[in-house]
Amino acid sequence: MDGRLADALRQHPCYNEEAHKKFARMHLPVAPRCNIQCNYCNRRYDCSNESRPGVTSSVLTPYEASEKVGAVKERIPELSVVAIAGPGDPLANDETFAALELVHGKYPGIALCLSTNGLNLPGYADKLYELGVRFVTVTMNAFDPDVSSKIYEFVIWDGKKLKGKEAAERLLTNQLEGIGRCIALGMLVKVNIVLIPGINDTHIPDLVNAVKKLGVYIVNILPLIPVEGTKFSDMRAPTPEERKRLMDVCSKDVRMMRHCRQCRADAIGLLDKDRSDEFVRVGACGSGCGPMNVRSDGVVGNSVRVAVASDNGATVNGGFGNTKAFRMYLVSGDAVTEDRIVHVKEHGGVYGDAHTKNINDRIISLKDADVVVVKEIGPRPMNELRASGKYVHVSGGDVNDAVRNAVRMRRDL
Ligand code: CLF
Ligand code: SF4
Repeated sequence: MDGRLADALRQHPCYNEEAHKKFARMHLPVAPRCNIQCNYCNRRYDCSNESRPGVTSSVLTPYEASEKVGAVKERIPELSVVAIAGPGDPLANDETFAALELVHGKYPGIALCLSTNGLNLPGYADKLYELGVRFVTVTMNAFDPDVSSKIYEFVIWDGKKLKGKEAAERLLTNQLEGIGRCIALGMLVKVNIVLIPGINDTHIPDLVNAVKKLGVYIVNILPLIPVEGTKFSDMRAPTPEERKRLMDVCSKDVRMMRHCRQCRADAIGLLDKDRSDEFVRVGACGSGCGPMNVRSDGVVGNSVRVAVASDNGATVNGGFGNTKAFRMYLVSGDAVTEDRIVHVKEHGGVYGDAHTKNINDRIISLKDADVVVVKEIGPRPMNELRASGKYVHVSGGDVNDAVRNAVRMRRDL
């Protein structure tokens, strides 16, 4: 490994666990289109191969994105990596290359990173290298086409929509070729694997063994996040214990990433402290001169917006599905300020369509919240709220205490 790459590796928050508390990364959301359909992905959300689904990210032009890098670098000097990770597949969007070129030209000292499903990697590996990319992540969920065909609905290749085993074989062939080429060029490759209980869980050790033989630098096993409106919406997420067990088994074969935060396609900051909210308006006007530190919903700075299921404002006394209102609080440092009350619709029913409507309306009405505090909540809304990037805190007791605890626990995650 040459000295420059070794230095970049020392400062890469994902490839090097020791770096993740000191160095920040920034994702440029310039790539909205995708060339495959994963059964766990709803295109309303970000690419869940690399990013926690989040409905709020906006797509930037390459120019806006490169301007934004400057604004972020000024305020986050520990920024060491700029990456493209969605919201679709970076290699299915020409904007990716334009953005990389602009950023590399202006900030040659910042390491460039990219995450892809790998379908177009064989054709673009050399171009990525020329543009300065030295870190490439490929999401590979299976090594066996029979397993893959359960995970991917289709693959668009050569202008044709491939399905079933044909799609799986094409994707796998290209992933292997692309990874091989990146490694031959001297790039460091990470393989992300989405752990899908009942589909690829028992197959993952074989997959890890296979990618180790290719020479991948590190493997990251992410938990499935079941998302509404996808084929896998009713599947369960793996438990943390199941995931840990698998990582322990596989770490005998390869270096294992254990500090992934499944961040969004527009994430900015340390892995444990996303600061993308501070830069929402930067670059959106194309000149980088929009108001800094103002979120699209008008919340200033690092304030956290917390929704609490409480009908009296004193105690947390509502469940997610039965509270009549959520009280919104703004938390800045130790200060908790009540902001407004969000009344939720009742569709009368705890089963079937009425229940589904009830849950969906509640999720939509809390779209601005960063944290949701409830006395109780079922697994489906819990999964969906988490999938849209919210921290869910289950607690009773005093509202102010519960709000402060929730914000502290989210920060310490
Ligand atoms: Fe971004 Fe990914 Fe590069 Fe890191 S994220 S493109 S390698 S700079 Fe990191 Fe985020 Fe996990 Fe990805 S914590 S989802 S592993
Ligand atoms: Fe969705 Fe990403 Fe899969 Fe494309 S590669 S379908 S954006 S999860």
